[in-house]
Amino acid sequence: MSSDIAAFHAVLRRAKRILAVCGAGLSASSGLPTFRGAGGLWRNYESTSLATPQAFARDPGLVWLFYSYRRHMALGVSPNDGHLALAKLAASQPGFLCLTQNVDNLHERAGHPEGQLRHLHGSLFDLKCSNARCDWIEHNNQADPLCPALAPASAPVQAGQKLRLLDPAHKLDHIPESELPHCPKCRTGLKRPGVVWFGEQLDHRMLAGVDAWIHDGPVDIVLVVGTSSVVYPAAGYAELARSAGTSVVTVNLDADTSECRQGDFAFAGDAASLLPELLEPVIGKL
Ligand code: BJW
Repeated sequence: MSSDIAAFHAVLRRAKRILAVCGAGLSASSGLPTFRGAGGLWRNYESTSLATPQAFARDPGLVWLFYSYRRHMALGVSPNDGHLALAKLAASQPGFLCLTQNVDNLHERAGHPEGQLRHLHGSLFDLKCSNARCDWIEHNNQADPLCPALAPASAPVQAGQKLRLLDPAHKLDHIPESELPHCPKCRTGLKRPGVVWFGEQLDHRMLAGVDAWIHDGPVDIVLVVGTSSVVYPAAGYAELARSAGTSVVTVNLDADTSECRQGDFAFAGDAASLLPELLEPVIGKL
């Protein structure tokens, strides 16, 4: 049966090369919202509608508040057992590569070795210049708030209360560009989050490295963890695996065994509790 843990353990014990593709569901039980479905609204905006260059060009202050809030949230939560299990798998299995769509730095904080982790969509804690001709970038900036105008996203909240910023009935003051941080190199662009928005290219050198890894030998298992698999190119890795006959193992709250081919597995539930159990033959007990 495709949700048979013992059968999956047998496949895992034989596996030499494993690829994981992770999404927002992995960080859900750490307390970070996903993009789609329940929790995908920020104020009354679809989160995905704010993750575009057009939204930033239209109202950089609003988009910066959304990202500042997410930076603040990410800094305030901890990696969960799902992140820890993947980090331990990386430490125990040199043939494991983890591709994450998440920008929250929880893999790193779980101790995932850097060489076995690729951030497909960048990081909330990288900053770059909004001017496409400028190559300024700063890594791992954890300033919270990033500047005084963005302080409402980092305001302390009393127990049982909600951050005022999140209340759509509370009107936001427009933040003029002059109050947002500017690029120190070209001095014309604004600093922007170092993430990949819709319509933007992913880092082509990173993608070439992932392709090289995939073609370096047979991949035995592709783990698809906590992602709706609707965004490309991330969603393409499981499709590629399916066409190559690789075992695709889905770990998702709404995983559906009826969609499994022979050799695939689907485990429905919280990635934070399922991953330690699924990976136990290799990583031992967490
Ligand atoms: C749990 C759980 C628990 C909950 N445990 N599970 C080919 C075909 C069609 C379109 C394209 C294509 N190639 C490219 C495109 C265009 C576009 C695209 O994919 N569009 C589709 C939406 C149709 N792709 C791009 O534009 C990419 N760029 C690109 O390809 O450049 C070249 C190009 C451009 C244009 C045309 C053609 C080529 C860039 C994509 C960038 C995506 N950016 C975002 C924002 C990042 C920054 C930020 O974080 O703000 O990335 S959008 C958003 O979606 C974010 C996520 O990483 C990404 C994926 O979401 P994810 O992680 O799957 O989250 P959810 O919420 O969707 O799902 C959560 C899942 O978890 C659910 O299934 C739950 O059930 C589950 N879950 N709790 C286990 N506890």
